[in-house]
Amino acid sequence: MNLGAVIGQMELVLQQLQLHCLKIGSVHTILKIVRIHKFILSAVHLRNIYTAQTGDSAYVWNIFSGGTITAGTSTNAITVTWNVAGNQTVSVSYVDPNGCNSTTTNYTVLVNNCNADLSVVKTVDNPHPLIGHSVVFTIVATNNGPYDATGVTVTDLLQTGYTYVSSTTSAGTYVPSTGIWTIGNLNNGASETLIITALVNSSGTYVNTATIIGNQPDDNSMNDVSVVEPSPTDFFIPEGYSPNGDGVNDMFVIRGIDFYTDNSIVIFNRWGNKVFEASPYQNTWNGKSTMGLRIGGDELPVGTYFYLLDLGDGSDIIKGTIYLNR
Ligand SMILES: [Ca+2]
Ligand SMILES: [Ca+2]
Repeated sequence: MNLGAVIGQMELVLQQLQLHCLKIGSVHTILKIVRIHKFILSAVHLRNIYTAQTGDSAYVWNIFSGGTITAGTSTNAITVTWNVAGNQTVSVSYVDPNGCNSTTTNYTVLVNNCNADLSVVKTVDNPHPLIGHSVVFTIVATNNGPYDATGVTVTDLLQTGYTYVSSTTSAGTYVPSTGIWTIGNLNNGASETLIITALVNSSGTYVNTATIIGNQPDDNSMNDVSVVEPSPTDFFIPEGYSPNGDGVNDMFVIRGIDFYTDNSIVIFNRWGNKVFEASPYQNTWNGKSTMGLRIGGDELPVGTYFYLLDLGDGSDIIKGTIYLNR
């Protein structure tokens, strides 16, 4: 927590307010003290509270530039949210219990830019996950400084293309239903990590966005959002293909095979002779035997062939038939 440091960077201003009270034809001067006190932080920007003495009425405050009054209008205590650093002006006037109007008095306050450049980077373990399989998102939140950050949250709500399974965080908590990862304090130079595991649905929105925000001003918004959009694929073995060079179904294409980088396939003809094998198989069988002696392979006749496909992931070997047509 570095609120104390932030407070220390603010200029505490104590000034006297002169009231010029016009009463029964004469001019009275009343001294009052307005104290600018307390510095607290809220979302996005610095927020300060300025308080005038109690017991008066009809308080009229004004912020000329660089900020807005976000609470307390017409009361003796206003909250100002600053979005511009440097010397800024707070003014106030009011009516005292005697009915005397004060003149509007300006106060100069120094708004320091205690900025923290927060950034978020999101990655996915597989840009082409299989439908029905799990996918893992890793979200890293970093404070690039130069000041410590407070109230840091990352929003990362899974879209309809995913079903939440589990998550872990190095700090803070992640609520799947809201997608909000509450980190809290994130010191200058520190990073925290959120890991989300989800199932890939057969349809829906697959784009996944993480957005980071904190209490301090962030002068670099370019790194506040990180997006990944996996392109899910399903796994499908066709029952036939036609390697006749017409550009349609000329290859034995197993959709999703790329996911299994350790796969291997062996294909036999009806007499049990091996005609093709590949490890890994990369959808390259074009109807020729790679077992023959001829360069370029022999064109295999039309008919039914048998394959043994080992995905190489520990699952059972897949046995099936493929009809080769021309
Ligand atoms: Ca940033
Ligand atoms: Ca064809």
